[in-house]
Amino acid sequence: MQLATWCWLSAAILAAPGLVVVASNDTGEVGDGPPKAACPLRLESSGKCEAGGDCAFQVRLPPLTLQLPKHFSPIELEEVLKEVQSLKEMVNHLKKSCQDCRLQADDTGEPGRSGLLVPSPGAPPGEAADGRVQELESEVNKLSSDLKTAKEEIDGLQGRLQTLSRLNMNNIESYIDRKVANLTVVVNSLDGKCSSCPGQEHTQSHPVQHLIYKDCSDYHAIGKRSSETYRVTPDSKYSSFEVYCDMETMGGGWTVLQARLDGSTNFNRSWQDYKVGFGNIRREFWLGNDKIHLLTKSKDMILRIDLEDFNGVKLYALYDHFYVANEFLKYRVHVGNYNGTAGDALHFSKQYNHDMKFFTTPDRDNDRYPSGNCGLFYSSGWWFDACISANLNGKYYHQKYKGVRNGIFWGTWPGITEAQPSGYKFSFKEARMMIRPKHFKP
Ligand SMILES: *[C@@H]1O[C@H](CO)[C@@H](O)[C@H](O)[C@H]1NC(C)=O
Ligand SMILES: *[C@@H]1O[C@H](CO)[C@@H](O)[C@H](O)[C@H]1NC(C)=O
Ligand SMILES: *[C@@H]1O[C@H](CO)[C@@H](O)[C@H](O)[C@H]1NC(C)=O
Ligand SMILES: *[C@@H]1O[C@H](CO)[C@@H](O)[C@H](O)[C@H]1NC(C)=O
Ligand SMILES: [Ca+2]
Repeated sequence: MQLATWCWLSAAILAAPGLVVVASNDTGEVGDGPPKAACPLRLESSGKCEAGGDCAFQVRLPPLTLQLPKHFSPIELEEVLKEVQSLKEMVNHLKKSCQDCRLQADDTGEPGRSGLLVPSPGAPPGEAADGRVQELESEVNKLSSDLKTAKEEIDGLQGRLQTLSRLNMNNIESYIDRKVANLTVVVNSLDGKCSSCPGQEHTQSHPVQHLIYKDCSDYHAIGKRSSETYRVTPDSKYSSFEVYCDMETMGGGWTVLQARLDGSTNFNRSWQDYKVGFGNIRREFWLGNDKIHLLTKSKDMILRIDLEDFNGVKLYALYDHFYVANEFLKYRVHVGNYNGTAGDALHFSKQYNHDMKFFTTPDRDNDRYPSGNCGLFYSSGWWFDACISANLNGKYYHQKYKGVRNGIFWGTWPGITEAQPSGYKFSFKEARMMIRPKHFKP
């Protein structure tokens, strides 16, 4: 039977078995699965041929495979799937029509329910069969052109998938982040209620006993004025730990999170090291992401960054909010509005923005650079984008250096991006990060 070998529709088709969505590494490309030459639609004899030469036909429609970018969000996907679903229904309708043809082919003489291929009632059986084949052919041709239309629609859809911009992704991400931030506020306020109620009763009966020092500002509040190490307990559910307090800068009360002075501490460290902290808190160190999380969770904190270059220039950046999520959320950082003199390198541009980024270390890639690990490339742990406009955990260079810009880096530093003779990179003498409650009164 000639029809059995028909194989001419190059259209990509959505069929009853449904849609297969394949996750892809490739963030830039959206394409359909099977190559166009693969002849995805097949019309075959069902094998049930009657004595008169009437055969039943069936149309096989292959599933559609869509490659989706890795970061593709479920919300957008839902929208797209809805659109695809309506296309699919259209194709299923066509398919059903064809099954109806088959039913009629099986049921010689009986008019089909749908009436798509009704043989003329009075025609002799042979003629009726020829007529059916012709009608089937024309029906299949119609199907072909409908499917081509469907393919065009699918192509259009894929075009739209391609143009779904990063901006949309960012919108969704920032929406989720705002939700998380709201939850954090609620949790923190509940935390505050839980700890303040028993505390109030306590101070009413036994006046003056400051029991828990959550951070350096609490030591400042009881009159401590020397910059020193102190023991803090930001969350009484966890154990206390030592921190270094800066009681001088801008009225004091600062809990120091990180310091670079002389290169004595290696910052090319693992996830585990950055988690628990390393170095000497009186000198060079990283306090530790778990501790930074607890400190920034216990109160609404601001961040101050101090930098000094080898020419003795000292500048600072102040951010009116700073929060680091827990390990489960990969220590994602939330950085508020900038004020200061060093420039807003954390929100450098749309392409380079460290706000809302996950923490990455040489052994744990959570950055936004698809083809490698920024932590490995820049030998440090940091809230990498793809990759940096700032990195205070870079390698400590005692002078300008050449090669990969893996030193301490602040992209808005005066003159830092200007081309240096013979390609030297700028280095920093000192860097420091510290936090203080937003509502601190010196
Ligand atoms: C994803 O990327 C990794 C590393 O580049 C590669 O080994 C793997 O085959 C890729 N997977 C897909 C589905 O492309
Ligand atoms: C977060 O809370 C603020 C004020 O309570 C509200 O206006 C905002 O819509 C909330 N954001 C989200 C994403 O729920
Ligand atoms: C940083 O550490 C990784 C291994 O953790 C190592 O492969 C890499 O060479 C180190 N980079 C530098 C600049 O020392
Ligand atoms: C920036 O900080 C300075 C000094 O603390 C303050 O006077 C100024 O109002 C701040 N600017 C903004 C926009 O917050
Ligand atoms: Ca990466």
